[in-house]
Amino acid sequence: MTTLASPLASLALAAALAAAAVAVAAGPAAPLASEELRGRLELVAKDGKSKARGSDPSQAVVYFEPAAAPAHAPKAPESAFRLVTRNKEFSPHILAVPVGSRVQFPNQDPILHNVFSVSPGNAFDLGIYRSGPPKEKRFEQPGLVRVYCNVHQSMVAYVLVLDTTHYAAPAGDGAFRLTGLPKGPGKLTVWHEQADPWSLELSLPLAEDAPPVAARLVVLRPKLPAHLNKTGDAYSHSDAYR
Ligand SMILES: [Cu+2]
Repeated sequence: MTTLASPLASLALAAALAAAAVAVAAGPAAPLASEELRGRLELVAKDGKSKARGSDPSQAVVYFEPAAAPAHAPKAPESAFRLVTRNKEFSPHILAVPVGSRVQFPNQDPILHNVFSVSPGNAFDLGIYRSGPPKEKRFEQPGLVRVYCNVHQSMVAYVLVLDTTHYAAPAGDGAFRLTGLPKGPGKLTVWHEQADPWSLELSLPLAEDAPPVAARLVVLRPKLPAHLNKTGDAYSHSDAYR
């Protein structure tokens, strides 16, 4: 009796094993995120040829947005980023964060500041404050946040809120490298405060013999953009809270 049933049983077992093997192969294991992208950013003057003087490639942000949503959406880090006010400047001047991140704004000056932004989706106003426990803001919308001080017109910072965790700053010579990227199509973008964003659709991995990505951005704007205060008025000529 058992000898009759055994060929069927072993067939069933083989089928079950095959199904299990397929299930493992297509299971929830994270896709390999080991791709790399190298390139170089060049900042050129308005003539499109000569090097832009006084514009710093290391102040750019390079980021990659995969076309397909990841199986597990990347989370913003639990700990807050910091954007300090010191010597009447913001430090760092450029801060890239994943969407949902908290940013603290500690005042390390002996004077008062009033950090604010009117950028759509991420507007905020921290009010006038001294040193002490830092005020903070959570950035919920992807996009560029222009951060100013309502007291000091010359204070400017940018928070670039990204829908990706794949970002980096170029080196001083413009060379950049993103690692740990997922395979497949996506969009590479280079952002710099003085230029229009540059982007390129590509699919990873690139061909073995592909040259490094060359991003050429034309510097169109001055470093200190004209801007109004938080109520939409011009700044007064004297700093009231020196
Ligand atoms: Cu200020």
